Amino acid sequence: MGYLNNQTGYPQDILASRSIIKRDNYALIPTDGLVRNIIPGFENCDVTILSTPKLGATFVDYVVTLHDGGGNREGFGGEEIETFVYVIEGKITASADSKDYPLTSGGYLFCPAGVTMRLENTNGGKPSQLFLYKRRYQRIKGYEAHVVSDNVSRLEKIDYEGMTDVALQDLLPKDLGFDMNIHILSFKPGASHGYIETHVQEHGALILSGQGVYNLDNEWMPVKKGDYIFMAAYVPQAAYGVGHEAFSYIYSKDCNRDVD
Ligand code: UGY
Ligand code: MN
Repeated sequence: MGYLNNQTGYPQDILASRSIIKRDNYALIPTDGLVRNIIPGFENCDVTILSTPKLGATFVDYVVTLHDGGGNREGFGGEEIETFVYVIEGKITASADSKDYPLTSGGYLFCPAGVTMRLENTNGGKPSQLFLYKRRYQRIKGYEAHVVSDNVSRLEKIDYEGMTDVALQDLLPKDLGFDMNIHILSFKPGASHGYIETHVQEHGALILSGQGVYNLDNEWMPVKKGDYIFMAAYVPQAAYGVGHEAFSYIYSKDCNRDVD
């Protein structure tokens, strides 16, 4: 799967775009409008920045293609910054301080604040694609987060809010040391949320498979694999899957904290 246009040659489509940007509300960003960003520390990588505080998010999301020899060896994250990486496709070594975690498609690593994440492509010369996240950690007294790494193929699938055709996977532990979680929701064709949610938490969501129709702030819009969606606090949201394969997306959600 390629995330970016090749950005050479004649325009593919300059008459219409499915991109919708409503700051502090929601954004839909399909792959065909994505551009490369240069970010210190990332070598031989195509980095696209998605949600940021400029859009209304308290976190930053990226999609990154690591080319042959590509990676971030200087370190991503920092003292008060927690980070998360998920391998969409390919093979990488992700490190939490000095400990290495070989990851393939579906593999992920969470580094709590104070633990540095490093990334290196190990896909035999072929590119690897990653979904990357960072956020300022909201510390509370008496609790700590810790390094987590696994592969979603090993995680339990739970019926989402009692529905047998919508599956939820929680990628991180639910304990109070964690101020956010990453989830995957998978809808069988025709399945939907049970209601239109309205909640204080924010989401950054990357569609991993299939197609669906998403309600964002009471507008229904078609979405598909590769699309990225930002949902700000309180934006009404719901979806249903269409077509023949599961409609699934990985998304972040802040949790376990009171509001200041
Ligand atoms: O966990 C959630 O809030 C999730 N159900 N939201 C969403 O899928 N838009
Ligand atoms: Mn939600």
